[in-house]
Amino acid sequence: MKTRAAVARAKAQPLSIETVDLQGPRAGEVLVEIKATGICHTDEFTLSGADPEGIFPSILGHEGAGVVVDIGPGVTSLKKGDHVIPLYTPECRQCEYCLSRKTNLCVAIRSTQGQGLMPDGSSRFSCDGEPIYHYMGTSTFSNFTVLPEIALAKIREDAPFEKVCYIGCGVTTGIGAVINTAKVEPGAKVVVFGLGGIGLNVVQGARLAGAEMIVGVDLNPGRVPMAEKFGMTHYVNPAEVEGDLVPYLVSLTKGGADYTFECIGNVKVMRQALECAHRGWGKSIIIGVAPAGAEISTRPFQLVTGRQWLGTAFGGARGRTDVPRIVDWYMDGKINIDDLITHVLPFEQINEGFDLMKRGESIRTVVTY
Ligand code: NAD
Ligand code: AHE
Ligand code: ZN
Repeated sequence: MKTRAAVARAKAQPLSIETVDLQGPRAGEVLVEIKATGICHTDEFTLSGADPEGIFPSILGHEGAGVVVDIGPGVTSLKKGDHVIPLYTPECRQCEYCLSRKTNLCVAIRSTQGQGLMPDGSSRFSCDGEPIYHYMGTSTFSNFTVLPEIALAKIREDAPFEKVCYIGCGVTTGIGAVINTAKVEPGAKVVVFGLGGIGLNVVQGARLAGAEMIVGVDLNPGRVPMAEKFGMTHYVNPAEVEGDLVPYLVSLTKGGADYTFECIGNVKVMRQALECAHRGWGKSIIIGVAPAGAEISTRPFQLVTGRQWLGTAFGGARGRTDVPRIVDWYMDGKINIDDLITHVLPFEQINEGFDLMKRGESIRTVVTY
């Protein structure tokens, strides 16, 4: 079949709106009509050329929601008409990682996914006979896309696509990092570095968990009203702090934060986040994705004296199990997604969504087909 798609032809170039060829689902695969997709900073990271796994030409996008249009042989858990959210972290429930119960990092298809291919080693997308690569196993910047069955969470049919698509990455990553990875407890002191589409969900998760002090750190003061609405109790603009940021935050939190979260992808900030965590027990969680070649560093003494450096992918969530529950939280009014979706654009204007993000004017832009 043919489908409209925004193709990443080359790094640091605008996406190219094209009609491409899409083969139907093979064994264990599902054809999905994407109804809406968010634009996450990770899409921009890969488009910029900073992602060691970035491949061109490819179809980016990993924050979508849509409807099952067709299923391949052997698919049992989904049927035509089901509403779904694509999962860049699948949940096969059979691999060593899933069975360990120690991680959400299912490895069933990770190797081919990182090569922009379906699990059988081929691509379903092409143009003039030349393959176009998949991205994160999802490629939600295509109106129709093919995914493995294990990479789809079935969700309730009354949930609006243009809102719950955000649960496909940003919402789950931010709230999940607080609940699943850090396990923030009531009364905790939390510092969140980066108040964008991920960091504001960390703020929202910290409030849900009962944190007493939620410090937001961002160079963009325009983030403050939204962050306060979501639970931020103190704002720090690093550009306005005289001297080192770390002692300033240690003083503000009266000894260091119980939990800190880096939601930017800047290795210097990752160090600051670790070092303002409380001596003896502070946990610092890396969410941001850093460019190829970037490395973190600190004095080992920071860890010897009890700080813990952790990382999280997709907020530690097991997608097929946890995503439908998070959709319920949204539908029950327990979490706020609407206010974070600051812009909705028609698919043809997807590049404007990237520009809004780069100018710091949007929290999340959602593109509808
Ligand atoms: P975003 O662009 O919406 O937000 C980034 C925020 O950081 C902005 O508000 C910006 O003003 C702020 N910022 C930038 N540099 C700063 C600095 N030096 N000090 C303080 N603030 C600074 O991005 P996003 O969509 O929220 O994504 C954030 C990061 O999380 C990205 O690196 C993204 O790739 C990553 N991410 C990781 C996961 C995961 O599973 N680990 C999931 C989603 C996104
Ligand atoms: N390809 C990059 C790493 C990118 C990365 O860390 N991705 C996160 C999700 S970001 C979503 O916005 C992730 O899930 N990581 C775990 C995994 O298995 O990819 C690189 O550096 O190679
Ligand atoms: Zn993302």
